[in-house]
Amino acid sequence: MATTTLANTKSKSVIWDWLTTVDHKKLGILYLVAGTLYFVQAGVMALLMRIQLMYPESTFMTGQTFNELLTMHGTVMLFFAATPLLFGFMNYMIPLQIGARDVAFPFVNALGFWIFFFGAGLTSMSWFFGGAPDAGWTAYVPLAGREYAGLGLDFYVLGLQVAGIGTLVSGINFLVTIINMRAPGMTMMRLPLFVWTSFITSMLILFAFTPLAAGLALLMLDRIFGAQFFIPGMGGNTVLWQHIFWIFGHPEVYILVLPAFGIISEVIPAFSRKRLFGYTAMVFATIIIAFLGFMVWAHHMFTVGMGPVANAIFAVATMTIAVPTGIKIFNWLFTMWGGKITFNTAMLFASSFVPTFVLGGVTGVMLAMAPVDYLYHDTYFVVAHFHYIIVGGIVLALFAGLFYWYPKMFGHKLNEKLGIIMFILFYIGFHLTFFIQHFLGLMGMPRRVYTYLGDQGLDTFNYISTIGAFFMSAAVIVLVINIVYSAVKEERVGADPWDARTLEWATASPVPEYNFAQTPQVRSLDPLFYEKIHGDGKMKPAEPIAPIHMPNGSIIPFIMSVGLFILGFGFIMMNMENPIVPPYAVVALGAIVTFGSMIARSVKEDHGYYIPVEEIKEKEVS
Ligand code: HEM
Ligand SMILES: [Cu+2]
Repeated sequence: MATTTLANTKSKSVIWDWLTTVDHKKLGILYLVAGTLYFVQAGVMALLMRIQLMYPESTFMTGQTFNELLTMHGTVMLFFAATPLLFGFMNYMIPLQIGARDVAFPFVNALGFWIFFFGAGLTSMSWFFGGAPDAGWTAYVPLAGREYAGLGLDFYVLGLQVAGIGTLVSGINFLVTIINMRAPGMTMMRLPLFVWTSFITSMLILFAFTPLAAGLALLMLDRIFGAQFFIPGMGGNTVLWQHIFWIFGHPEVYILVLPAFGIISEVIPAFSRKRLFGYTAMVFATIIIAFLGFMVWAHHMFTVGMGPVANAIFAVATMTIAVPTGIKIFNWLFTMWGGKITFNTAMLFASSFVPTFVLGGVTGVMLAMAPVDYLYHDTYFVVAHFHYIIVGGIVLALFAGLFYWYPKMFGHKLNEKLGIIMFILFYIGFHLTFFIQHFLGLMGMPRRVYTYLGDQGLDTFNYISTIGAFFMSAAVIVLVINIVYSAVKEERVGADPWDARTLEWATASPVPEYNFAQTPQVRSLDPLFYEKIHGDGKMKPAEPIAPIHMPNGSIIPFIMSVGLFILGFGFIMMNMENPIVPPYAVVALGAIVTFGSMIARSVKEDHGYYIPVEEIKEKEVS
């Protein structure tokens, strides 16, 4: 039975290993690295925009450049930074938290990553082909139509189309994993909240990325193949795009914020030394938020003239989301209430998330009042609102998760002193940048403008806002220093450095390739904590020690993603003035590579390999 195949023993180069890996932990790290690179890139774009807006009538950049930076900043942050960073944690932690050896389909997991990666690359290439997309991350038509937008928009349409396939595929994989791969005793109502929120987020991905794919396909037909879905003069309808986009776009916010809620719900109990208050209410609040999230998309369209009835319905529906969200806020507060709180960096980020997010929520309810939205619409008030959700919510949670899970992923903690300096810089910088934008908005400064006139009362506030952005950049630099510093110092930590509650802390740090030598038997919510109180502090095994079956790595996901990249690029070439090669040939090549990879995967038999018992025992001792 214990047959070790060649693939296991042959030593491979490190790069080859990462290109072919199907291990959820390595893919998680790949997502985190890719997400970080894009986060820095989009952050630099934000800083450039803020420098432009520092003084009135500044000539630091042209309006066209500003529009391109604006569009790419929003698009990259949402699709290529926040999403993969969350996916990184989901990939790494979901199998560990449910006591599994990997996700349900490791091959598909690798495929999801590489498709996302090449889709993001495709969008970014627009800079080298005459300019990035410039119609905002929402790509409203007719601005994004053939008449007004150049090649950059084709990179937006096809890059997002490709990356979206990757996200969809990964979402489906998470759903199957959470349904099928739970350890014995890990019932649905014992899932850690991060797994629950990841589950619901994957559901949202399934139902939101599909309309996005459809919308992008229609826009592609309009732009490249002369269709007229969104061209009013030809019987098309521009408002149709807005509906399709926001049917995806509003749930997208929850796709990002629900896992962030999940991280907060892991970190706060761990450092309050209490179980999460109102676990069941938290689960149902998550489900209700997700459901309502699909009922409110037209609150982005109050001013297009839908009429008072539609506006009223969408206004009320939007406000009801405050109820389940409020439930969550109070449960986090009650978890901390009376707890033995440790204020380390992770907990500082997690606890400061709560008031910040509440502020974003309150302005959300303000914006939901349709009549008043005529005043707020397209002003800096909106920019302030969504950055309180996105930075004050999602980014703070990502930092909390990073400091919390870092020792599990890399075997050593991040430095606490540098962590706290970073926290202070970031938190001050964040409020400096965005709080003041509420007032800029109320004073009438429109969003998406590259400059403004002096002596209108806008100068000082814009100046302060830019100073805040520099603080945040400094914080990110401190984080980078911290990562390097702690890697050099490398003070090894044990399996459970935080004395935490959930299953990922029951196995070694960093985690062995098979996760758990023996699948654990789960006896309660917070299983590890339960064993600390009622058992000997170790998880009881649910199976005897036996050879562990592992999947082989594969280069096919990488090649198939290259195929989709070529395919997408071929479609974009159809709009180029003088393509060097005929676009149809490129499309054909891409299709051959993509479908060829599928065929190769289908005919090649691959039974994986086994890790023999002796090897497991050896590893578990060391
Ligand atoms: C961390 C510091 C950040 C700064 C200084 C910043 C700054 C800006 C600025 C100056 C704009 C242009 C506003 C306008 O002219 O209307 C903007 C827009 C935007 N930002 Fe950020 N941002 C930051 C983080 C983020 C993050 C983390 C995300 C998402 C994960 C994000 C998503 C967006 C989106 C979606 C837009 C709208 C783009 C559009 O109108 O098409 N931002 N941001
Ligand atoms: Cu919305």
